[in-house]
Amino acid sequence: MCIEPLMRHNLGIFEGLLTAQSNGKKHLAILIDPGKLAPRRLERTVELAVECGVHYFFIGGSLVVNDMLDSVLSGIRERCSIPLVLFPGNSFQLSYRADALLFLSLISGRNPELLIGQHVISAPFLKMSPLEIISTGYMLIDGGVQTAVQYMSNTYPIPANKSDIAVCTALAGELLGLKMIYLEAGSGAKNPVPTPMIEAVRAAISVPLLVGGGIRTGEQAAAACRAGADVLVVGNAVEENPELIRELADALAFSRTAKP
Ligand code: 1GP
Repeated sequence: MCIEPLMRHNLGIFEGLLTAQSNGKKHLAILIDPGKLAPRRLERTVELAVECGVHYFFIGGSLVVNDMLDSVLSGIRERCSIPLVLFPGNSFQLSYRADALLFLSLISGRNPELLIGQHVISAPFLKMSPLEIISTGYMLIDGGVQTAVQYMSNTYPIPANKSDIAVCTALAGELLGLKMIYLEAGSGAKNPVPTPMIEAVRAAISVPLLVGGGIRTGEQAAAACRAGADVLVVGNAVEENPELIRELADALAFSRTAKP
């Protein structure tokens, strides 16, 4: 079974997500790190993503060590019309070849560069760009190992058992006008974001909730969706085994929440 794909030509990406959220539908984003994916595996990943109705490709990484961003974007675009959303680890990871950009503010941390500094630098470029810009409160949650994002951002993650801190942080992000909140255990995390924390944050905010980091099975994906995630982001596990997309798509299709 596959999930219903996004009608990208009818709606903006964020509008489409709001509609899905209000209908209790879950969306799946596959994260592609342009520095890591072998071309043949990328081909298979795109093939399966189309077949299973994946909603977005997120493109980015904490540290992209080559100049593959544009060619990865073009390579995916040639093969499908799934929206390409930049998920930049820094302001070098920008390209007009994508459809949208998550304008991430690392609100769980206290590093001013990642709260506002990089944003000031990239704002003029973004203002002129055709990209749909989606402001997103990015929250790093302890996933049981030190992840690249933790090291690179020079911030402490929110402890996994401190749902109250996560709730207050997400609330502050929503009140500041950020359009979405992203709970991130970090790429390759040992433990995904705990479901009680997802539930608590979901209950406190009304904007779309993205959850990612350390999700390796359909069961984990379904649990995060049942807890209230609107968008699931999976990177490493699909990079290692693209066939997992089928399992993830099935898990999402069956974990639709009731209409509020
Ligand atoms: C990282 O949340 C994403 O930013 C995905 O993490 O690679 O562990 O799936 P994984």
